[in-house]
Amino acid sequence: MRLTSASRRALSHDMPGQPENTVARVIADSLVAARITHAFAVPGESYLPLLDALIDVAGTLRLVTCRHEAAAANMAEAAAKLSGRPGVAMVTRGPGAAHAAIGLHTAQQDSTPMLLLVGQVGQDMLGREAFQEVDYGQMFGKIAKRVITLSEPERTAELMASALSCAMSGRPGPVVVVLPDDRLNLPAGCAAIVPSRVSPAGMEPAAIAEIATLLGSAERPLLVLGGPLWTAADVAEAQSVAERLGLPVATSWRRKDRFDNGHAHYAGELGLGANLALVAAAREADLLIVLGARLTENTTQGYSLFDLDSARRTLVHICADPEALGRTWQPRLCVQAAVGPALAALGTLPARDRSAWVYRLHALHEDWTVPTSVSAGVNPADVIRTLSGTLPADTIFCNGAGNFAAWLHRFHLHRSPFTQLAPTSGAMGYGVPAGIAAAILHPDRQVVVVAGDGDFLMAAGELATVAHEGAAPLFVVMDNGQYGTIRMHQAKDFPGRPSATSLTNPDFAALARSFGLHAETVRNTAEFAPALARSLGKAALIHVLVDPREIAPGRRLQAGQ
Ligand SMILES: Cc1ncc(C[n+]2csc(CCOP(=O)(O)OP(=O)(O)O)c2C)c(N)n1
Repeated sequence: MRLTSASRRALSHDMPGQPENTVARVIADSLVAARITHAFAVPGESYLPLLDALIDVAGTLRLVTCRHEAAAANMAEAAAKLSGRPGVAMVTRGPGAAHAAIGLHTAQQDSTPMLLLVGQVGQDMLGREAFQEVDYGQMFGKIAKRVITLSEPERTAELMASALSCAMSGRPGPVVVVLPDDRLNLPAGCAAIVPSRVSPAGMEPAAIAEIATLLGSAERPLLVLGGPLWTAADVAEAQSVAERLGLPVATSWRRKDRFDNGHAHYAGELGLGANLALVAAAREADLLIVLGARLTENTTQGYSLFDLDSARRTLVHICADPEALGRTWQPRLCVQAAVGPALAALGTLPARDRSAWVYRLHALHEDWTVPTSVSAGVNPADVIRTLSGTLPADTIFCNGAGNFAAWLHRFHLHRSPFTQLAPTSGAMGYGVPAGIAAAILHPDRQVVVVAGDGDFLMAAGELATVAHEGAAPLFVVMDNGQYGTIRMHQAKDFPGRPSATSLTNPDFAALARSFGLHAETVRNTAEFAPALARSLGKAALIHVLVDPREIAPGRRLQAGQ
């Protein structure tokens, strides 16, 4: 084995007579050095030495055993959103890696720092299409920020720190670390090092001066907040900035917890199914300051919020990711800066009163969030309002994909940071594992997973993880017996011809009880509040029967559709 001078120095720190660090131990220590407290895994024979090494750091790094790699990866991604540290998933080669891909995709689309540690065949087998061998560079090359193989033991500490730093820096995202199984037990000749913190980009004085000029002449400006890795201090600062500068505030797709949704400056969410009155107001704005968010398809209403000309006149885009700037439009001003420094700079600009405009946009939000009604069955709007009205402001709400989420996003007001776990990737099967991760990370807080019947059953096996870990999330399953979102699209594009969208479901309450959860079934709206009262503070599931014709908030399928 070749030793570099650096690793010789690290080795010299080993105690005489103590066993030398193995590659697996340095991997485990590197995670601890990065202050990672939880990892989510489905074990595999391809990384046994790492599983063994994790026993020795179990006091600081809790290993959560999952029942499916998609869930492990989703849990890691959700844990990162809550902790601000890279989420860590561990899976076996080939099949395990394939299952985990969905979590990597969400980490990419949501710009979430994440590490996927994945087994690999030994170096001596590589390239023969050995058992479960996959070329991860090819497989994940376009999803991961980087794919790193730990093939040289003495570089383990260097490469682990580099992987962690890469996941966190610039636009955060997923990094894959490949573990050839014949390396893991070798002496590493190095010791874990702390990954460097990459300083966030700041605001240049010229940029802030130009924003000051633009704000000085703007009558109808709008601040749009979003993007990854906000801190609670950033959220508080955004509120002061909005108040000081007289700005109404919208949040980007599925980033509602970047601003107090009950605040007088809040105008609503720009995303799928957005309030069209807000979209119209955003088009009417004479200055749009987008802070932290990428200008995604959903936030920009299918890239229709601006055209090339209006972006040139009215758009200021401030984002830490240089690739997101100037990608679709050429804004009036593009600034590469992180949210914190940008808010600090904005907070120094002269105060301004635009209360009539702020009031007008907040009134749109208030109208939009008045609960809609239904013609039959349980009203999901009332279910969400009951949850919001009953639970503390720091309750964490989680969801995957489906129309049920439209009721959640519209009628629940996020009042504090770190209360929303929702994939901008639109991945079904996300809410259940995200809620389990949240409940494990924050046993002191209430966690609610709102799921559709389709969405829930994609990850229902993880109820075993709930029981195994002693976690206590609440699952609210909106059961309409169909893949409702797709049914809605069919009703519009192929009326009267539903295809592959009707579902046969289990008795969700009985299923939950079989895993030891408290469970109830709710058949009308009035039954929900008492069921909720009986379900709080414990692992529980409330099965809510929704009429399949109630296809979206305020929208009912008509005969023949
Ligand atoms: C992993 C994944 N598979 C498929 C889809 C496509 N899709 C989006 S919503 C949806 C139906 C969701 O059904 P359900 O959870 O029952 O919620 P509903 O729309 O009925 O409220 C499907 C199949 C997706 N977004 N993600």
